[in-house]
Amino acid sequence: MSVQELEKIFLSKIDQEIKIEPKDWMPDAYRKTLVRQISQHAHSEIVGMLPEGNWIGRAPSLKRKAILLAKVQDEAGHGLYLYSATETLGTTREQTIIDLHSGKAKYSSIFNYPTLTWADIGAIGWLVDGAAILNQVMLCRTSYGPYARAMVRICKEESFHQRQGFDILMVLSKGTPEQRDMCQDAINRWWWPSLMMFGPHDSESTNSEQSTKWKIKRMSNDELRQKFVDMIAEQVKVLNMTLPDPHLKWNEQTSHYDFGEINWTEFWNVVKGNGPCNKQRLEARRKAWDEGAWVREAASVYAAKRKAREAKKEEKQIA
Ligand code: BYC
Repeated sequence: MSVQELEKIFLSKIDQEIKIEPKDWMPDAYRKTLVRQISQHAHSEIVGMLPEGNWIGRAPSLKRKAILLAKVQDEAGHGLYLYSATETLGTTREQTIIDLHSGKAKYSSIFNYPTLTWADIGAIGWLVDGAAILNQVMLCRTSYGPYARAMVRICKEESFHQRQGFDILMVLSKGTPEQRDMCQDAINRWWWPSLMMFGPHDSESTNSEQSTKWKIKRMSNDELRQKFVDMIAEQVKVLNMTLPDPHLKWNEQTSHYDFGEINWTEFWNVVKGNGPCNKQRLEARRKAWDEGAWVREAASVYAAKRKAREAKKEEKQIA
């Protein structure tokens, strides 16, 4: 079959909402952009464990420690499903990790901000996981089968994460004046970086047009960001807190909240590796990779031994 014919079949599957599967023919650029996006998503999950992991030992009660530990473990699981989904596209996990460590691959800008107080853990759950869910619910309908299926499970876990974050802030918001201040301060610091998670404006988004045609993306960066603002602007009232944006205002005509402009200089600065914690995050990942070398080696040797044992058993049975 010619490339034109194969492309026609591929596009007709996309049109009919039939998922593209690993063994199906797909354009090289479709494969490339999926490897880019899914591996960046996987890296975000893994790097995202660092700011929260920082608080496991310092969470204020045994129950909070156990909940946070479970959440951070969930993020590790999400990273693994996503690395596996990337591997179905023909790249190795090792290569994607090398790309992260060399600084070639990106991960979400949000994880380059520090977690200074316990309230930050609440703000991450409520705002960061809240932003992540909106984006990921859309990705449950993405055109590549393994990515869409990974997203279904991830979204279920993320909604628990968001609830736990909101619960932390709810408790603080009803606490002492110091606890209320801590809650407001965390919201103030995490609000704008959370809005940046959705990426640049649609007019600046280099990948959007093609990704939308291929139904990898089903909603635009700005549409999702607006949805997020509309949701959070209501939820913050329940906390009796405020969002740090003097331009935030309900617009009767559009039935959406208007909001101020993001500091795009800050966003690109963080994306390019110059945020408050970029260097620290990559160093932590490289160290973990180096220190885990013996585990990977032991696992491979064990797998090889087991395979050899099974092969011997089969030989005996045949004989
Ligand atoms: N940070 O053309 P655009 C989580 C890059 S983790 C850094 O609009 P696209 C969680 C973008 O990659 C949440 N870089 O890109 C874990 C592109 O550069 P390249 C992570 C960003 O792909 C632990 C350039 O800017 N979620 O859930 O069409 C605890 C132009 O952008 C960012 C995902 O990864 C950013 N914020 O759209 C708690 C979801 N934004 O690659 C929570 C999957 C943009 O051309 N990813 N860039 O060099 C996506 O949905 C899309 O990739 C994005 C960007 C919406 C993020």
